[in-house]
Amino acid sequence: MYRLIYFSSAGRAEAIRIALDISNLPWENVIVDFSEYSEMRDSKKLPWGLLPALETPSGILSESSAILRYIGNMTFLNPDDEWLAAKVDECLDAISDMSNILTETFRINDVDEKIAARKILVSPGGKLSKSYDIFCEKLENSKTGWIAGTEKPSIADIRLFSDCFGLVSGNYDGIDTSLIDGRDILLDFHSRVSSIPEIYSRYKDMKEDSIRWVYCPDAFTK
Ligand SMILES: N[C@@H](CCC(=O)N[C@@H](CS)C(=O)NCC(=O)O)C(=O)O
Repeated sequence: MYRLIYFSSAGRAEAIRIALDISNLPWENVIVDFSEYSEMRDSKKLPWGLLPALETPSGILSESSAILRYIGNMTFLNPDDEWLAAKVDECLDAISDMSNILTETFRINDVDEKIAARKILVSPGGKLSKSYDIFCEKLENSKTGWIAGTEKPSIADIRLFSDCFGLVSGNYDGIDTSLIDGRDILLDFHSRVSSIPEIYSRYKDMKEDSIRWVYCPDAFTK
């Protein structure tokens, strides 16, 4: 039995939840609050003191990208070909860098200041807007339609789906769906990922979920 431990949010765990669903491994979605997390951290249970963490038959694994690679290696979500697997890694790390741009704004306590900082990031030429431009460019240039040019969707596609659309859910003050407006290739990517059977089943009835509505199959169809 595998146990994924994280907060109730999508954050850095949602891509792992999706990958676990696709893997068919037996797994449990363990949701903790901040005091339960602090207890785990203080008892030195977490390898790097942070969540997500995955309990596995071999021990406990931290770092969202490492967990994704681990699951990916047990499924079709990480290709066997070494070059393609390296390109998947490259995309995974670049997507993680994009998410870290948002993380930098968490330390701003004043809400108006935080919103102002985020508006700069998402406006044309801002760091987040530029990241989305690059994702679109990569998808346009991919011969297969998947971000790392793999034959099948990879953990990088799953992470792109979770992070790229998670960011525009309305859950982050100052950021809304205008970040994806006019980026049709991303919307096409959304349709293809959200129709993967395991992903479709996971989100089809989550329309009312204030965070996860962005993952529903028809989230952006007019
Ligand atoms: N590089 C790590 C970052 C993990 C991380 O920042 N986790 C946050 C939640 S998203 C956390 O555990 N925060 C608790 C705290 O800082 O007190 C990863 O990708 O897993």
